[in-house]
Amino acid sequence: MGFTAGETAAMRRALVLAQSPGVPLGPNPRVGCVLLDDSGTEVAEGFHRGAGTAHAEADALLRAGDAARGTTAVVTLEPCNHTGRTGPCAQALIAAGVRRVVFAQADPNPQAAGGAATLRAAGIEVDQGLLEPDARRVNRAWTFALDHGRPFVTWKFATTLDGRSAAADGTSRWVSSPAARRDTHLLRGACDVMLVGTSTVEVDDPELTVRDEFDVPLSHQPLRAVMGLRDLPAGRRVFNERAESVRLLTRDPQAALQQLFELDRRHVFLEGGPTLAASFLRAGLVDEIVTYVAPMLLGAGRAAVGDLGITTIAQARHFAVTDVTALTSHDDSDTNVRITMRGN
Ligand code: AOF
Ligand code: ZN
Repeated sequence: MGFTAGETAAMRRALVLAQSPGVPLGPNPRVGCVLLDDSGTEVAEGFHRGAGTAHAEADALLRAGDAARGTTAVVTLEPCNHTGRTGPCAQALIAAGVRRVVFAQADPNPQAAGGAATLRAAGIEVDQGLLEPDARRVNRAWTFALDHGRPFVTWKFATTLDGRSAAADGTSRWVSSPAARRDTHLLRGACDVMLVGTSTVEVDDPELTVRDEFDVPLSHQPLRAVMGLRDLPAGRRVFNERAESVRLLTRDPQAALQQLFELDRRHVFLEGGPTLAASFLRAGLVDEIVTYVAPMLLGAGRAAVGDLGITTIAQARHFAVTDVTALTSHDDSDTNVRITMRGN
């Protein structure tokens, strides 16, 4: 394996292209592609704009036209080998006369994988693994979902210093600060489904949309999913017309995630109450935890998480912290702390 400095620079560019703003989340990964001529000069570039549109390679080839012949294609993901919503990129690269293909991440999608072998069989030089960790990070949830056959789960909750999410009378609205709430909306916008249980819908009646007032760049509202068997009163806000909603008629976290995966969802933002969170934690189905800690005490009230079956300190669940960020609103007394942890 040997990559030139030009190929590395092109891969960095392809990673930027992959993350072009405005690309809708959905079942497909974000992918970028740059074509280089013999002297390492860029001939054309392309990126994928969401399911059903041209793949990054096809986009770049189209822009290059005849100039694609003899180039090196630098792609963030292994070129696909299948005819899905669009045609196989491996064949398109062969037909265009590309000489060499460099890609970052092997395709974890069994339906599309195998492009590298097809290209090699056609006599094209193929090297993989360039900036692979960066490419995996760009499609973190998508990669996880294809590797595990279920969506990646981020559990988010807001809590007081004493681990409470609501006061004794059930009021919970102002646990987190405005800056923390805005931050939550940013994270919501980066997921493709928000999941709560029927009891949260009954008790808190959340709308579960990404709100304009928070100025989140958004191409599409995430799906709102409500799991559980209980009947719900009519007119709950989660079913309003501001975004799509779905009911998952199950209490089993595994089954709910399966249904969401089949609905092409790759990143679940778990916002349900303490019981739902506990059932996901017990099932080992929380991959990431984001908590907003408010500098406030309640002394009584609803716990942030329900019973985990833990009876002694040796059984406590431990998590590795990956980020700590102070979120400051109007004045310092409003500061909340966001702690991000790896789950499971
Ligand atoms: C993309 N964009 O640029 C590349 C992809 O049937 P499709 O067209 O939706 O194919 C989706 C699969 O193709 C996707 O899961 C991935 O495995 C592969 N490569 N996909 O959406 C791209 N290069
Ligand atoms: Zn493709």
